[in-house]
Amino acid sequence: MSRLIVVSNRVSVTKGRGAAGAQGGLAVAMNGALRKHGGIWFGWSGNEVARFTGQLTMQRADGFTTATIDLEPHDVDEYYNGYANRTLWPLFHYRIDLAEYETEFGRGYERVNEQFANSLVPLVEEEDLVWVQDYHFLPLGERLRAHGLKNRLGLFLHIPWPPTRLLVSLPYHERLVRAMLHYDVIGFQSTEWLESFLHYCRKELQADVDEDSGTVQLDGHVAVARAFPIGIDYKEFMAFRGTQTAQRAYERLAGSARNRSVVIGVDRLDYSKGLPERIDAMERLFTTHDDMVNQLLYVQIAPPSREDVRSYQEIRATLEQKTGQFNGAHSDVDLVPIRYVNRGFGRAELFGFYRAARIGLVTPMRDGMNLVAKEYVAAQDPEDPGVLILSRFAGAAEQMSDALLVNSHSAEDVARALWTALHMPVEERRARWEKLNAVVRDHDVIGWAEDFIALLAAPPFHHM
Ligand code: ADQ
Repeated sequence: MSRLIVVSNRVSVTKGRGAAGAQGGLAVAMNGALRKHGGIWFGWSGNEVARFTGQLTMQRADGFTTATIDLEPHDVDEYYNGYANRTLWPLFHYRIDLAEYETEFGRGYERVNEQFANSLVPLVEEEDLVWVQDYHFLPLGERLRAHGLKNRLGLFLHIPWPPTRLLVSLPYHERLVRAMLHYDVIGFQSTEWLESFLHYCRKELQADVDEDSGTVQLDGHVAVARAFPIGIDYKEFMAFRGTQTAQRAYERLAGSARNRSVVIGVDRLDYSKGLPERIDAMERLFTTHDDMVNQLLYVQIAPPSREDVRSYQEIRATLEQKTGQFNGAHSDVDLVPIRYVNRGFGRAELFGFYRAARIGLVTPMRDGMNLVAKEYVAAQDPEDPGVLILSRFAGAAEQMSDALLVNSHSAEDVARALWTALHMPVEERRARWEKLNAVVRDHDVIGWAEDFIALLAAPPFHHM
């Protein structure tokens, strides 16, 4: 079996499966795959140094090795805060109004990709499979080839792929996508993002595209693009059921809600997640059905994220103001309709909170997949499950059509779904939940990683 080399912006070693750590599914999946295949997890240490040296810090983890490098502050600014999070993230989430196109960001991004390639190449052995994660490293495959690497190279994109009409607003978009085609395998979360990518390659690069197999041929390279919807670590997550921590979290939330039904949202504080729009939907519901004020408690858990970026400071201010206004208008001396909690929780606690909620409100404006939707489903009581309200604009909607799918731009649509969910008979809740749960259980993150690795390890593709 070939060794695996994983590349991602940050490296995160877990203490083993089922450990009640705060790490997400991706860290668990990478740890699992690396432990099975052996190899190296390579990334940025998170540290900044005055002068870049490319010096590697190698550490032995359980069954594999981690290798990290330090970056200079201005590189972090231009590559990470700049190009990754102020250019690509907004653009790829359809927010060209927020995307900043600065030459310096693009230069920093290319420079750091080159630094990564330079430090990584000496670690790679002939038969290794190289698997690169996410939008921080779209051109890394091309850089590795430039250093003479002949290995199989794969890229998985965790975020959406934008429509061609939006992507062409990015300066040097052609150069970026051409560089991506040096990977052998390119994975997307959903067929929608995959189709947008193939459309771009055909229209803008005049590449030879075979829609059925996902092969893209250009200048003598053949890349294959496929959808690999990511999942949660179902077994790991289910191990929280019945634990004291989960039980206590459940009781805390259910008890304090008294007789109100809990609506739960759990998201990084990000403008792509549709958080202010959720308050608009609640406002609409309370205006049209004033009896709802006494029946619902909306708990939004939203830890701050990317605080160095202005649009994130702005979304936080907007949300705080809207929550304050809403609660001011609808509270009573013994009742507050929205609890907005600005921090993260452990995964066992989240399990308990999800289980205590009658409604899971997952309404991003755009999302590559969205794992909260899957966690919410997994945590439900099979006898008396809650209802998932899911934005049709999340990648997860392709697999989770038994949720109440909504247009997250329409306060009216989301308000209607909240009302429907609250009045849904238990038979229908069970029937929907069973189908959703089967999807979440049968398509977990372990299978996701193995499917990707299997295609990466397969012999090269030839055009027919
Ligand atoms: P994210 O945008 O971070 O991920 P998501 O898929 O929802 O979005 O994953 C978030 C993870 O963080 C979940 O496991 C969730 O439980 C956890 N989390 C969120 N808020 C938390 C809180 N307050 N406390 C504790 N944990 C919290 C990106 C893409 C997604 C894609 C994933 C994986 O944007 O679309 O699904 O990568 O590919």
